[in-house]
Amino acid sequence: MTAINYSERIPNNVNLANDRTLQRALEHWQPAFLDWWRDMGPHDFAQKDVYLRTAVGVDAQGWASYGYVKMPEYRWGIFLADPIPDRTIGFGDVHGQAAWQTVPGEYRSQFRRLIVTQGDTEPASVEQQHLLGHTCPSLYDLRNLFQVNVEEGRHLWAMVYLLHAYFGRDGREEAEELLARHSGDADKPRILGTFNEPISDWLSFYCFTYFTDRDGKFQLKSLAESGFDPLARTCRFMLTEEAHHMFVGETGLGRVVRRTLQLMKELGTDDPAAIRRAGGIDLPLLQRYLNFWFSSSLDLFGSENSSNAATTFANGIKGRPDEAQYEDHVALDSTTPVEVPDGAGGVKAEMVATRNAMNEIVRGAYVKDCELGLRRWNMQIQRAGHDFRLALPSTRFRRSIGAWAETPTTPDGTPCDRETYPNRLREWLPSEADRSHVRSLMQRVVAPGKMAAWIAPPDRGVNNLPVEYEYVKLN
Ligand code: BYC
Repeated sequence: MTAINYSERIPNNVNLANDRTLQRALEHWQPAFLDWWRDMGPHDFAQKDVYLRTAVGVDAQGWASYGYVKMPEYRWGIFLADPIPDRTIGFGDVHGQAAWQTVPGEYRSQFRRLIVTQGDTEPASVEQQHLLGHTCPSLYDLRNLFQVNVEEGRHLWAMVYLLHAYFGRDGREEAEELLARHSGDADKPRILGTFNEPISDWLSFYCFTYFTDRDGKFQLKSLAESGFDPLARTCRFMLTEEAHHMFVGETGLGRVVRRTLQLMKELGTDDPAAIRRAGGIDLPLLQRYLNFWFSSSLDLFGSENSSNAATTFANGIKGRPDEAQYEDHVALDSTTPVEVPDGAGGVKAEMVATRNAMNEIVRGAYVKDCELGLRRWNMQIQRAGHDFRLALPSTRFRRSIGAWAETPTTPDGTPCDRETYPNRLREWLPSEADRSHVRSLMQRVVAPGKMAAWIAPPDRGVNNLPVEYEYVKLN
């Protein structure tokens, strides 16, 4: 089951050749995908050899093979993690029942909505990063961007396979729509807010891969618990690829911090203006980028109190990440405290039925995971002898979805009056001056091993190769 068949037009480990109708439907979608990739994927690098990893099996050992590939020739395909024999559903009213190999009719529209929402984010992120290759800080980073892009393309395939295989004509129409909506499009935008934000510089790219791909990790872990076994298996395999995307974000931001600390030492000052003059990214500017991307990504978990979340949990459709770590998998009678506005400008804890609080529970686990990177970067800052500390803003700050939407709150979580809020918000988010400084730093550096002046080199290269390796052949 593990072996991936690369001899077919669509590489797969789902025995696609045995289902001619499905195979034909997917082969019909394939050219539309390739057209989309040509128009909306990485701009202008189609003919270049890129050192990419490709999945060759789905087991933990050696699932990847590395080699030069031209991106349009990347072997996008359908890879599901191996089935767990006699798997049972681990949560909800159906806890302990056998996992489903097809979609139960009564849950069809809920599954379709979740799969479409997940699928929509994948091409969205490729569209957001369309132009980044032109301003890469190094060949190493350029290759990582392309690796992330081709894998997001594959994650789209993962969801399109489910739509085609299990949702008939509706599924095929949804698969077409996934290529018709576009990030930031005024008429047909992507479904979730963050995926319509431009990613026009590399600092945003690292924030996005740190914060937004990490939302992906938690959402995929929730779906990996699903009673619908093909969805669970698809998500389990996607998670192995997702880890690299978060690595790109965490090491990218860590390298920015390291370089800034070097500049602060050389210049003998932490004055943002001096650091900018020297071509670096001052830490307060980085903080404002973190504020922007973290608050935007928090919205991706949905409302604190959600009847949708309660229903999908109850029905065994979407669980909690690592469901096994919880004691009570049914969560029928329990309540969970959730912070909501008290109506008088403050905060109160409201007891919410645990099933309705699932979005908030997942968001809480996500926030803890986000804190780890900040701790590491702050250690670097502390070791360099500076008092400045990076911090995650409060989960109440700048929310557009849920209980805190439109409730003005400062980054430290204090209520803020409506009149002064718009002006103060500008101080907490990247200003036009911040963005134009970052833009001015976005000069393409492509000599092997060389780095742009605003970022430190990585500790090591890809797949045990040196940092100086020619990861993308531009000539
Ligand atoms: N923007 O009950 P509510 C990734 C909608 S990232 C716009 O609060 P519920 C990746 C919601 O759809 C992971 N709309 O929440 C990362 C609903 O609309 P309808 C993506 C939003 O239903 C980097 C209404 O508000 N995975 O993989 O529990 C690169 C009320 O909803 C937003 C998934 O999203 C928002 N931020 O939904 C590449 C997993 N938030 O239906 C990839 C699948 C909520 O009433 N999706 N709404 O019209 C889901 O699990 C759920 O749809 C949500 C929460 C997590 C989005």
